[in-house]
Amino acid sequence: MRATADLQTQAPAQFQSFLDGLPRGKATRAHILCDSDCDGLPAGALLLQALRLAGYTELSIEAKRKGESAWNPEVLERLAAMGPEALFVLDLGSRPDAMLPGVPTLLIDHHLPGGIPDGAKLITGYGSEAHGLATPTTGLLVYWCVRGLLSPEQHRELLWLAALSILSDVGDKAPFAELAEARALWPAGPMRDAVALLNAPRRTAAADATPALAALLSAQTPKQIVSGELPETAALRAAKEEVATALALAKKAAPKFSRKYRDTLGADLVALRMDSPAQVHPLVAQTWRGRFRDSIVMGVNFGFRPGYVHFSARGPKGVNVIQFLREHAPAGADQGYGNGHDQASGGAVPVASWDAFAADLGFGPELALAPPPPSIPAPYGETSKPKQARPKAKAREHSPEAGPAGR
Ligand SMILES: [Mn+2]
Repeated sequence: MRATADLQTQAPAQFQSFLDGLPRGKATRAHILCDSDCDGLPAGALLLQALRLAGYTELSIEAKRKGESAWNPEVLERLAAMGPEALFVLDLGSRPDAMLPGVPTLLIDHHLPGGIPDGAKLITGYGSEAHGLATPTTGLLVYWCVRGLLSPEQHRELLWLAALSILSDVGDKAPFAELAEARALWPAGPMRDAVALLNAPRRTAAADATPALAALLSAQTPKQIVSGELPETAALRAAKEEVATALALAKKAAPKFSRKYRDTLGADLVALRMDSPAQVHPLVAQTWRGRFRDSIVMGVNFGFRPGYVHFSARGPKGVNVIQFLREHAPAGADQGYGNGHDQASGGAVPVASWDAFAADLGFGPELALAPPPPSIPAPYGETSKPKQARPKAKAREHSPEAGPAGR
């Protein structure tokens, strides 16, 4: 348990030293940028509320929007225009590129770090698995960080936010004491339902997580989010319905296979092709993962964002998906490509590079930008197979997110 204990001591110390360095103390204008999923959102809500309780007065928060990363020029321009005196970046990865030069910046994250921006600080949970421990979620890291700012009662009242992040990213079997503690304080049903509702908005075509963030900021319990007493809940329910419809459609795709890297990688590749403006490709990959346990399963979405093909890849334990993707990086891949977790990664590939990328992975015309018309017999055996079996497993809510970039 050494590494976890160390991190639980080190993270609050690093966090406090960052706060101590703020230019105008508790009157510092601090902005929080968080991921739009049910780890980044509760992490942001937790941080904002803890700082507020500790007496910080000039706080603002936003979630990333569709296809964005924290390093997109338009995001950095938007942030700079606000003129913050401090910046918190949560659950959005870490890269060496500059963010807002001269503005004290703290990144809290648990994805594979690609570096740290000049002058910024990073608190990361990545690497815990090397010590045989589960990687903490960003929400849990923030929960550890803010302990010193709050009374034990105040701290405990915010625990459900960390618990939602654990349920969302790791699942209900996550080996964290904080989850067991939260279970004793809040019933499991509403927590599970809240995670499903809060994850829905960012998966819709518009990908606007604002109502999810607003719900987290005004609720005091998970039950309030699901009960309908908050005005935001209607938007969350509508988002969930939109995603369910998009997912039902995307799940009809038949799997395509590549055995090209069976010997060198120790895994086959399985691709599910879809054309959806909704972020359902990670869910589809997760759904089929149970059926192809020894393969890297890719949800490939041609309709998510104009100009790009987005994909999510899920691999079996022992197969490093990040490393494989980086070895096969397509032309024009952005910095978000091949990030995330060792067994959950993905990327956005410019349409001009897609066909060569798919061919390099060993897929035939069935995965090309313009697929061959069905009347022409495909030269690859798999495409002409009769009916494909449907996946048995349901997509579980706790698919670890592929990573911080806009997949
Ligand atoms: Mn996360």
